[in-house]
Amino acid sequence: MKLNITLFLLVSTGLLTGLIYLYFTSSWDNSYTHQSNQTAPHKEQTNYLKSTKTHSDKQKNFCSPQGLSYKQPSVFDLDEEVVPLTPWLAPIVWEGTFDPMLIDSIYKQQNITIATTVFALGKYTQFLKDFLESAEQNYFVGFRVHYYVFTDQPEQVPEVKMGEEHNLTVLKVPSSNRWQDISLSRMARLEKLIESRLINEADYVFSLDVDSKFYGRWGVETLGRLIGVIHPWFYGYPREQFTYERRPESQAFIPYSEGDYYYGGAVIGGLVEDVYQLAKTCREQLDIDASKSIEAAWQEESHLNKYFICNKPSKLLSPEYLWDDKKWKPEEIKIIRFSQVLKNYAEIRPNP
Ligand code: UD2
Repeated sequence: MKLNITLFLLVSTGLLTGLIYLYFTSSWDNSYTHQSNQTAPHKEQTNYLKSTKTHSDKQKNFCSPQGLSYKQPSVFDLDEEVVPLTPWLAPIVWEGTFDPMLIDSIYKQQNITIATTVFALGKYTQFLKDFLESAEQNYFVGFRVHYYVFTDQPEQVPEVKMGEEHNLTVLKVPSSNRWQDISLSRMARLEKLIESRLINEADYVFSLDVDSKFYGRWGVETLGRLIGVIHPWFYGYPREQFTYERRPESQAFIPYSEGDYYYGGAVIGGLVEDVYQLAKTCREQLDIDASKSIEAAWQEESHLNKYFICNKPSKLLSPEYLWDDKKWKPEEIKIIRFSQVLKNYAEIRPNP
């Protein structure tokens, strides 16, 4: 009897130990699985970080394949409100999409320099005073800015009091008797200036039309890798009515069924390296056209629009950043920041 009890106790202890063992190993498995579930995202995160690095390299040129058919992006949604993103998810900067105080404080820590080129040849020197004075009130106030004024008459560059950390350099260039050449040669001059100086002197660069004035803040919200501005006259139009170059012989040719927005040539901007690629490519395409005696409908603006099809801007500026004094202000434009001033082309251009 005693032996039976001992045997029974031994067997039940063994069974109990087995059960306890099984329980713990399975819960260990569970906790292990649970842990690996927890660690999976971490692993994924590591891969994700790796892959974002590769992707960010690839994202360098956001290109829609030639001939791809897709709906034209609209700047309005179904409620007629302005849209703050492109269909490739680049921000479109409108009033209300950023907090000036917050964004200034973020960029303040980055010690950046913004180079700005402006061309004033022939009678266009008359626009420099208003351009520079209004810029000093509104343009990257509190940030380091270096203006490079290209002109054929350095003596006509007005003395304008520069704000703190704002500087101006005058660069003499030969005169030209065709306004088209002045406008399109800006690409080659920008390319050379970046190569020779800006690559070491600046982080970002903007090239702006001089026959313009600042009426409101233009600040760090406009910074990004590659910046395009939506032209004020075309943002409500179907793409087939855009004034793209339509002759297939030109390097700037865009078929009627393609294109996203119509971008203004008055504002080009971005990181120095990215604007360099843009200026160099457009200059090369302009050279090819010139060798075939073709001039695109809107000179370098046509080539810029072509460039942006396969190198989509990483940020777009709404027409607040390129308005026209001739144009009435519709409801969607809450503030005009930069605008083309009234001018009499016949009087100021060297040729019709
Ligand atoms: C459009 C574009 C402009 C350019 C041009 C191409 C907008 C609002 N404007 O303007 O950027 O792409 O088409 O044809 O998108 N310039 C001189 N002296 C001259 C003529 C021109 O310095 O005698 C310079 C000046 O910086 C001027 C720029 O070239 O701002 C563009 O010339 P425009 O303003 O006469 O060109 P426009 O109004 O046709």
